[in-house]
Amino acid sequence: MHILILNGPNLNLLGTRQPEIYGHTTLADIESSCRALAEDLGVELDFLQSNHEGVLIDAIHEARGTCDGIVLNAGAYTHSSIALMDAISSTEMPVVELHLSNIHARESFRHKSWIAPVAIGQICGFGPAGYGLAIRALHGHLSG
Ligand code: CA2
Repeated sequence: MHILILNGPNLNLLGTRQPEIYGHTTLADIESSCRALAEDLGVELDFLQSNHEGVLIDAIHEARGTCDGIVLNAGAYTHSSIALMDAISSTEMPVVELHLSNIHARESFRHKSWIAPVAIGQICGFGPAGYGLAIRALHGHLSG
């Protein structure tokens, strides 16, 4: 089983700014714990971050044929990108939508997700631990 963890804009800043919202854990810390869990589960992992919508779309296209599913934290593109939604639909691959924060408890513009209608499910509000939850959810979905 091969899973892509895809991270969108500004998530490279994790652990370096706004710790009151996003905590002190860096994206590199998250990648290490995802890799440890993937090894335990016998899952192959690709881990990617980009600040560019087109790069994220290309990564989703390329995952078709190489990966079995995607964990996607699309960052703020979640709330704006019909292009990302279309890319996910086109791959016909299971996608778990992930957010560190509880987007439903934040500003109203974060309540709308263009990813949710094309995702198998959404995990939000559990901070960095959400990555592990999302990997387990996708692994369970793909194993079932
Ligand atoms: O909670 C999440 O994971 C989000 O996807 C994070 C996005 C936000 O726009 C979404 O509404 C929810 C923002 C990521 C920005 O991350 C930063 C980290 C440190 C400092 C500044 C931004």
